[in-house]
Amino acid sequence: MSVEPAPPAAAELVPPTAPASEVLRELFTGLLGSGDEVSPREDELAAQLRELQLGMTRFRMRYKFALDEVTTKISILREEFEQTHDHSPIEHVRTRLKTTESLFEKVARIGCPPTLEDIEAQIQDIAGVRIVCPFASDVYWISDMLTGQPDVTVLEVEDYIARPKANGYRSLHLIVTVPVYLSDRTEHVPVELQIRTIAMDFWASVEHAIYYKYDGVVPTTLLDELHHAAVTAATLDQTMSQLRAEVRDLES
Ligand code: 0O2
Repeated sequence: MSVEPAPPAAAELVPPTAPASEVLRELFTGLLGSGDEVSPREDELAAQLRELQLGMTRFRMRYKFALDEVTTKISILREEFEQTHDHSPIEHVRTRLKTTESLFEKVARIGCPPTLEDIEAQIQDIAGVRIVCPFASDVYWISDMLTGQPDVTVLEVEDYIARPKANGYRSLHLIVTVPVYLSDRTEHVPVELQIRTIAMDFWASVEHAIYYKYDGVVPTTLLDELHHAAVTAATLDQTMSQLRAEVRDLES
């Protein structure tokens, strides 16, 4: 029995440095199996795909710039505190831009019409910043400092520290907008801020890992243990705050 050699993959047919139009043309030829010629219809599809890709890049770019703006604000606060205070209220910072896959999953889940205008209006956590602080009081301190800045507008506050979620999740969530100065206009772009303590962050990362390991269907015993761990983390936060207050009293 003779075996036909496998046709080369589309990516192998064009040099890695080929312009995007060539790569797309090759891809479409491969996908549609139309031999050497590319029909005008395929050309049109390739052009539409290119336009879509460019639109998506432009769309995501604004959120990336908004993340840059917020990161700069946090870096300034952090450096100022490190230079002038005995402790910094910022332990570490993480930023993330929602992946296209995760964005489309949310679009489908909330029933948002799949247009960039609707996505922009309805989904406000495309850009996300997580600020992790040593103490619970630092969480509100950082929140006040950031939201007190004149170019930051608060759209939404969800205080899961004052009112933890049923599973024990605690964190302060804010949706703010920051101005992004583009070449021809200024856009006020939303950013989700999640501010929490090291203990809250530790709990959330373990809970997140367990949730994904069990594909969202976590056994009840584990859920109970997680809830218990969340209460322990909250107690640890309280104890650490008391210890700090005692040390400060001794120093003064
Ligand atoms: P990712 O990848 O972290 O962004 P929705 O965004 O629609 O799911 P909602 O009501 O808009 O929900 O926002 P919510 O619940 O106030 O906060 C959403 C984000 O907070 C989540 O983002 C998580 O990062 C975090 N979060 C909220 N609840 C929990 C929780 O119980 N456990 C953990 N570990 N994190 C939580 P995403 O989109 O889920 O993921």
